[in-house]
Amino acid sequence: MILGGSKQQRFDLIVSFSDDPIGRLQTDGQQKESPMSRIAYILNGPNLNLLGKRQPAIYGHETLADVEADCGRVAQELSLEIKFHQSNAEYQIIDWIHEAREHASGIVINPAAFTHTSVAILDALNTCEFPIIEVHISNVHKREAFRHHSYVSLVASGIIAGFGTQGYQLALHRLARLIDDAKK
Ligand code: DHK
Repeated sequence: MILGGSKQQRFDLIVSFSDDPIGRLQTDGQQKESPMSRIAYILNGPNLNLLGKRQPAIYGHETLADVEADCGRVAQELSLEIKFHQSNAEYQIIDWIHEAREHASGIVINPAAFTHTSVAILDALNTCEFPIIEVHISNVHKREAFRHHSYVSLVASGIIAGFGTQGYQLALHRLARLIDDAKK
């Protein structure tokens, strides 16, 4: 997670109204929740904890911590708050999606191998009423046939694949645009 609880609370206390042009904060300094929130969940599936060590010819040398830091920088530019998570467990990803549907305005998800297998993650995403961007670091369409099918694509607003870890940053830019458009 980029913003830990106590750090964020301290930050909120010193933000004045004029520092909050997009109306993220309530008068008591507390974070607003959906639908006005600018919270984006970035969810990562199995084996992505090994990013940087795992098949670097396919997935690159950046670690997941590097990706989180890059996303943090881009999120700041886009006035998004991100919740960045990774798990090897399907149920955990589903629980984060359930959390996001209550508190967030969008999801960027790299479900990794669950992309190709998980009806349960698709069902969870189908309960969300905000934009979802699917990310794959590698170009899955250039790889084995079993990677060509994605359950998540059935619900995704858009799919980014083959741009390496930069795909996450591209996804955040698109997500911010979709969140803005939804407010018009
Ligand atoms: C990551 C994985 O772990 C694979 O199972 C997917 C995806 C592709 C990626 O490119 O980010 O097939």
